Amino acid sequence: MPEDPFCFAIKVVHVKILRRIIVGFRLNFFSKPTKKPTKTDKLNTLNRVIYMAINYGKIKYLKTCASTKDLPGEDLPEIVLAGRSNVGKSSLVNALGSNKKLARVSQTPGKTQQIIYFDMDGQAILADLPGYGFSKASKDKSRGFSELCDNYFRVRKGIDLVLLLIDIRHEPSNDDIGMLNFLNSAGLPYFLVFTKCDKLSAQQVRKQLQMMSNCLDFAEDARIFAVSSSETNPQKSGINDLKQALSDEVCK
Ligand SMILES: Nc1nc2c(ncn2[C@@H]2O[C@H](COP(=O)(O)OP(=O)(O)O)[C@@H](O)[C@H]2O)c(=O)[nH]1
Ligand SMILES: [Mg+2]
Repeated sequence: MPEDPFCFAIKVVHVKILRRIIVGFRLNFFSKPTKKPTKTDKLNTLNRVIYMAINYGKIKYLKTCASTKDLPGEDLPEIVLAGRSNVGKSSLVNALGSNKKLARVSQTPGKTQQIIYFDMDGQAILADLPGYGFSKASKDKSRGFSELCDNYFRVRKGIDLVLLLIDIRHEPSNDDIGMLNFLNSAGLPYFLVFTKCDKLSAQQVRKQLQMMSNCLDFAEDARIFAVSSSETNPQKSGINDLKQALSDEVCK
């Protein structure tokens, strides 16, 4: 006798339910029990999400380029450090990464003749350009450096942000002003970063910032930071604000 279609349907449903129970049991049985997140786990997740998209502890050296022929790819956002020789570019890299061995800090202006790249936690690359405007090197070398700098901005199309570093203690040089004018005319986004603030009192820093704003014609959306990268200044003033702003810029 042919099976009642109604009974047949019930049987199929039963088999399906049974299979689901068995599979579910096997999955539950073999998978590791999920650990309840601790308070620290939750806080770490929150810190990662809210405060820092870039893990600055993971900045690492990438490569050194002596010419614009062997530059790294442009897949990641790029942040460029520009400024006079000795202004504190390499020290800033070290302060960002809280690692004094990341970039070579030099007492002698004009030592760095190449572009030095750092990987920022796989999220961006940081290019430390040779400093402009120093007098101690031979004229040939000096010309070479500025050529490399000029070429860089000409060939590199994917620059996301320039950090223009200026020593807070001195009036901006003609080179600083030239660089700023170039950034304004090229329409490149930039932050002004005033360095070596630990060498002045808070009041002097304020006075110098006022002076800078009078003599520098910076873009309205350019953000301004007053920082210290000095190892003898554990607070590293301004560095955390800069870190946050860079993260925001890279991940926006
Ligand atoms: N006190 C103080 N010295 C700094 C600071 N940044 C850099 N320097 C010093 O300035 C000199 C040049 O620094 P460096 O980072 O090599 O400059 P770069 O040529 O622009 O890369 C070194 O002697 C650093 O120790 C800072 O924030 N505070
Ligand atoms: Mg340097």
